[in-house]
Amino acid sequence: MSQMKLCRFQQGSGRPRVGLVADDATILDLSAEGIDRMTSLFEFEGLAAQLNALATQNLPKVPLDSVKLLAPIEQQEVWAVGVTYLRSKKARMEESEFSATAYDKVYDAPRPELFFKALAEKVAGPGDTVGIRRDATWSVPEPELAFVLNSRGHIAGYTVGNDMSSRDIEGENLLYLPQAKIYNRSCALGPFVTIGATEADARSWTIRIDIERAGTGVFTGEVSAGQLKRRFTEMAEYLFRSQSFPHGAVLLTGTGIVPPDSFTLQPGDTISIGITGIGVLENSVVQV
Ligand code: DO4
Ligand code: MG
Repeated sequence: MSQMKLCRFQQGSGRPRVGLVADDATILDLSAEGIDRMTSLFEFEGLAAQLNALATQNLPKVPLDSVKLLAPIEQQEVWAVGVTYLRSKKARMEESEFSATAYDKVYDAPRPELFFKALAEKVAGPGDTVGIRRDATWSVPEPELAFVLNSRGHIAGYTVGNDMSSRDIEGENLLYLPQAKIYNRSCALGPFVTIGATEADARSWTIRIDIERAGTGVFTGEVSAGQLKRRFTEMAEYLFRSQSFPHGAVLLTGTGIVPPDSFTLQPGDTISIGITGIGVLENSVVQV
């Protein structure tokens, strides 16, 4: 059974619909089957098999270049895990002498760092703008593999995430983390949700980022998702401890790519984050 990709899309000012990716240029409109929301699909444990079966039906075909892809999220909260790659631990320890011990400890501790990131309605989708704070001097994207979790805390699929961050604010004092992480347009997700991939499949994927300024590349980085320190079920299980998510949740799993300290994003930059096995999420930067 092959992996399948789902998306949310809109044609003109029409209502958001759910699509099944047929090939690089075509999606199948699942609203013809009465499927209008992704969240309910994520509750099926055998979803990949059902989507494989649906792909053989005569569903209406929609050219991908005729739609606007939307962030693949409906009512879920977005949360994030931090310091899950060695590169992230090193960068945070260097950014702040004050907080170095905390980052060092959390990398090895059984309990992961988990933080709230965004409400669904605040998430930017493919082609939307992402924000850098006007009171920050050091802003970076964080390209991350994101779990799409159902209400039972099971991984229903994977998408591409950007955990936009203000490193000067985070570095000044650990207690400023929510301000460094949660502000307008600080989270982007998309373009697709890959269904039917195991942890081993996802660990074989490569995460890549390319940042361009006025058409010229200013930063490129790559990491294997296999370098993620924590097991996938462990991260999901901690999020769902003593906390329920009736609509499920999206969990960003941490960054393994950190631009050099001399780099900060500027308005107008374009950020492309690709994860093999999912797709490429592109956004341009605005000041918020
Ligand atoms: O505690 C700082 C944030 C860590 C983070 O977002 C990451 O490692 O990706
Ligand atoms: Mg992060």
